[in-house]
Amino acid sequence: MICLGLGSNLGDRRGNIAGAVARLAAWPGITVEKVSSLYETAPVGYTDQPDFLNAAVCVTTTLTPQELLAACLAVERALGRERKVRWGPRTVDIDVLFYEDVVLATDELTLPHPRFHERCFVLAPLAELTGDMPVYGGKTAGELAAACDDGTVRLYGRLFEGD
Ligand code: X6L
Ligand code: MG
Ligand code: MG
Repeated sequence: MICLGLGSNLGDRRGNIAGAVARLAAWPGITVEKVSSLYETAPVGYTDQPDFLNAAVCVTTTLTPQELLAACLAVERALGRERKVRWGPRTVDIDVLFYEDVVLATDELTLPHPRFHERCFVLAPLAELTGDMPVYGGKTAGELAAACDDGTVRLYGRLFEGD
């Protein structure tokens, strides 16, 4: 399984995440297989910024991990992502959480994502998609989410109406 985490806390948050998912789905070599609900989440890390909407998607792809990351960064840029303040507000952020069982640590990309297993805003949406599959240390995303306490997470709604 290959899963991505998405977040937005600037502008039309739902529209930004919907636009990112649509662009990923349209990307040659990427198929979006599952899309989670949206969660409204308190900012973690740098807390003096607006609340986020977070979601997760699972994809299948012919792209390598590096090519998938490049696609994510290109979609971020297409949606107006500017990198000013580290950990600051963003129109959209797309992180590769894990790519099958690939373990990788380069300057550009670390897999699995180094801290996803302790972030409630990642685990809550991810748990909808990964079910019984262990995602980290033999634990499911649901188990990790239940043990997680790094910030408030509340179910916000579906990304697309009628979905
Ligand atoms: C100490 C120091 C504890 C730093 C935590 C946590 C830093 C998360 C960065 C940290 C620390 C991050 C999102 C967010 C960010 C998001 C919500 C990050 C990068 N992205 N908060 N904060 N959702 N709720 O997508 O994840 S900044
Ligand atoms: Mg992130
Ligand atoms: Mg990122």
